Amino acid sequence: MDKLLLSGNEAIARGAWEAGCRVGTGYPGTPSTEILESLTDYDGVMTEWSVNEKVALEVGIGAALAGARTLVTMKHVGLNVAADPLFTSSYIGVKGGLVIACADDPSMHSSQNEQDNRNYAYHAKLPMLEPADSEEAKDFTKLAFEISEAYDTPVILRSTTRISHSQSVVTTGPRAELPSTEGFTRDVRKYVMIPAYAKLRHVEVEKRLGRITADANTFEINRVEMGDTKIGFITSGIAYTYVRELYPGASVLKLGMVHPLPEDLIRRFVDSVDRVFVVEELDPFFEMRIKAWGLEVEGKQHLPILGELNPDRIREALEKAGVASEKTIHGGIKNGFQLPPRPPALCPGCPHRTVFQKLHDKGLKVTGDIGCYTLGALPPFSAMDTCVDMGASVTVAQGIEIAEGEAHKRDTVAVIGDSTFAHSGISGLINAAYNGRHGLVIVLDNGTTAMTGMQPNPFSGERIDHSESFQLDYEKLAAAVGISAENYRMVDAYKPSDIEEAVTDLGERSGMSLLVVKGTCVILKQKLKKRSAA
Ligand SMILES: Cc1ncc(C[n+]2csc(CCOP(=O)(O)OP(=O)(O)O)c2C)c(N)n1
Repeated sequence: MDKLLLSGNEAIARGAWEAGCRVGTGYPGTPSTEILESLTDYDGVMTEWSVNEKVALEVGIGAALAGARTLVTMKHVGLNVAADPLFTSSYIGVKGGLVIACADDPSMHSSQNEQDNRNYAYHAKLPMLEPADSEEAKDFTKLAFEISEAYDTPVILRSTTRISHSQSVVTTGPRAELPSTEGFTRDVRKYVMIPAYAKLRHVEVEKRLGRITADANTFEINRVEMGDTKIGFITSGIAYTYVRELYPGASVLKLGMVHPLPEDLIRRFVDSVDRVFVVEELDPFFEMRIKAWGLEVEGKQHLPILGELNPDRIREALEKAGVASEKTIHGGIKNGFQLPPRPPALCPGCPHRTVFQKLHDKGLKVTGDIGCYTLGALPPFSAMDTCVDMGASVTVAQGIEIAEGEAHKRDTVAVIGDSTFAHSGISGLINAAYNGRHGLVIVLDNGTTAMTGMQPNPFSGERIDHSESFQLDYEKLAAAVGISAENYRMVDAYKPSDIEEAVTDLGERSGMSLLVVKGTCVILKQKLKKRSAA
């Protein structure tokens, strides 16, 4: 056994490897990306970037049904994309353990919203574990595989930005030696979710949830730390660490399994202390349920519902509620050194800059998408008018065209990155061509998924382990989805006049047009140089 300093993401990968995980799939997204990248460094695990999260989970389901312990990774909004297979995988269950490691981003450090994915566990009737540091991230990942197989269910492992990106000490162990899988075997009533079988499986799902709910009362990861009985806290994840720092003498019920909740344990804890606070980041997920059982607890009437918690925010809120903290912690956001604000901007030398300058100069309306290029919305370019979710540039433009009808001036273009195009832009383009729309879609191809740290994608010609792969061909793709040869163009990102000419020409054409603007990301260039020198 060794001690290593690992980030939460690295620890999840380590836990998966120690658990004998054989397959890892995922789609990049901060703060989850490094989980699959770290897993790739271990022997004995097949990893791959999928084109999107739905695909990643479906490949994961297949691998688990063939008996392999499988880890699927994504960020919180990725689970929206994967929600369809998620809900039905709950009915189908597993053969090899299936763990979905999903990282929320409270405070939206790098996201378009701050949804609380504990709600997915409830909604899909799945168990969810939430670690509070890297050691737990590793241990809970191993436990998640065991629970998955013991209860025949996928398990969600929830992380948050602070857990995923903070480092702490992890005690490592050996890899579990598992017998080789027998492969996929037929079980039509369990794996084919036609209504007749799904109805039967739903009964099993409810029974399973009941069993896990009962057993959760004795799971060691749901732990009572009894102290002063005047005040008690019910908490989980990073919030537990803050509570422990601020109130070392208080009684704490730390929930390692955040769904389903151990009702008996919680009832006993609430009965054993005078005043109970539920301290949880984002939604009142525990609080609502505990109050629905008729128990008296306090929570969001004092504590913020928006953004990350930190010791200062908790202390201030609870001081107002009449609870003095036992410790003054220096170095929190309020007391600590304030860095000067540094608004984000496209990199100097970024190949996307010229396009946005041209779109700005032409006064076009731009439906945008998610990636580095979303920064084209900000000055000096101010050349983006919508940004909803991955792929929505192509589809929102179609909605505008339809609603404006005759009055539509053909002055709207869609702008999307290469990874985002592969993720969900292509299906929108098929929809546009199929329905006879007339817009211009501009793909900003910088050769990588830059926003999340340079992961390859189907347009890069490379896989997660840098092995060579086939490269998706834009021209053939355009032809296949119904774009005529005259309506397709590829230009160099560093040739402004070619971009100008192409935008003008393609923008006026009848039918859908596709313009690919190619220019390698400047940071990728440096990385490639370093890699070839190594
Ligand atoms: C559903 C979903 N999954 C993942 C992400 C994280 N994410 C943000 S942008 C992006 C892709 C960016 O790559 P690309 O489109 O090639 O643009 P670039 O950043 O390279 O300019 C990803 C994966 C997200 N926002 N939403």
